[in-house]
Amino acid sequence: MSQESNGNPVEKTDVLDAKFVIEMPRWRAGELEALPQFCFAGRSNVGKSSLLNCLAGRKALARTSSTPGRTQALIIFEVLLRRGEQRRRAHFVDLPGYGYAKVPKSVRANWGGMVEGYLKGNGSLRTAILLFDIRHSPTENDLEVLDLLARNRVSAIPVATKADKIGRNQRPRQIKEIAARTQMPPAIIRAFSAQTREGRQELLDDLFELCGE
Ligand SMILES: Nc1nc2c(ncn2[C@@H]2O[C@H](COP(=O)(O)OP(=O)(O)OP(=O)(O)O)[C@@H](O)[C@H]2O)c(=O)[nH]1
Ligand SMILES: [Mg+2]
Repeated sequence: MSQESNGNPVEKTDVLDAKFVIEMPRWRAGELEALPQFCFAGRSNVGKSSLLNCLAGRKALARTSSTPGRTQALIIFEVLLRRGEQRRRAHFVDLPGYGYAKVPKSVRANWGGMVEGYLKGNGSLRTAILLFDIRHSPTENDLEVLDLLARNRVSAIPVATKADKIGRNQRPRQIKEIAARTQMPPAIIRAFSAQTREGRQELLDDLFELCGE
């Protein structure tokens, strides 16, 4: 394999195949093949399904919604990643959005239990991709989800999405705001756009690495 001077492979990750596997109203580990897993979390309408579609290179793999908060299930996809000669299969898990006021209280109350049931002791889960809208300050709900992840020892890759919606010169301030609210270093928060595909390659490369051998 050709190498760059820093020893990193020159090859970039791409997606050879992506397909829907199953929709689970409750997490049932036994029904899935044990593949490395990545979940996508964020409030309703933040762009989880769009990011997942963008990564997979498919327009409508995950349903993007005009009715936020409708999906209250774990939607599981399988993707086949390739870097050079290497291939990795992984599960992408589209989590239900949270924090949408029009969702009935009973359904909202169910969110934490459902997601905690999914996170708890899930040895396949490599990391969560946590989405923030680059235009807005993180909400109380976002902070609670960060806490939920930490309690279950799940690492998070923070992504500031919809980056196409603000000017480049506004970015540092918005990223700083997200960093301050979440107490994360600004440098780890990546800008992303499902519209321009900015940030896609880097994220795919990182997920490939996180799949392991
Ligand atoms: N301009 C722009 N619009 C985006 C981007 N990502 C998502 N959107 C739009 O934001 C809306 C919500 O996107 P979804 O991907 O359905 O959001 P979600 O987080 O999956 O929503 P729920 O599943 O309801 O929680 C849609 O109208 C998308 O087209 C982006 O990067 N740029
Ligand atoms: Mg969605």
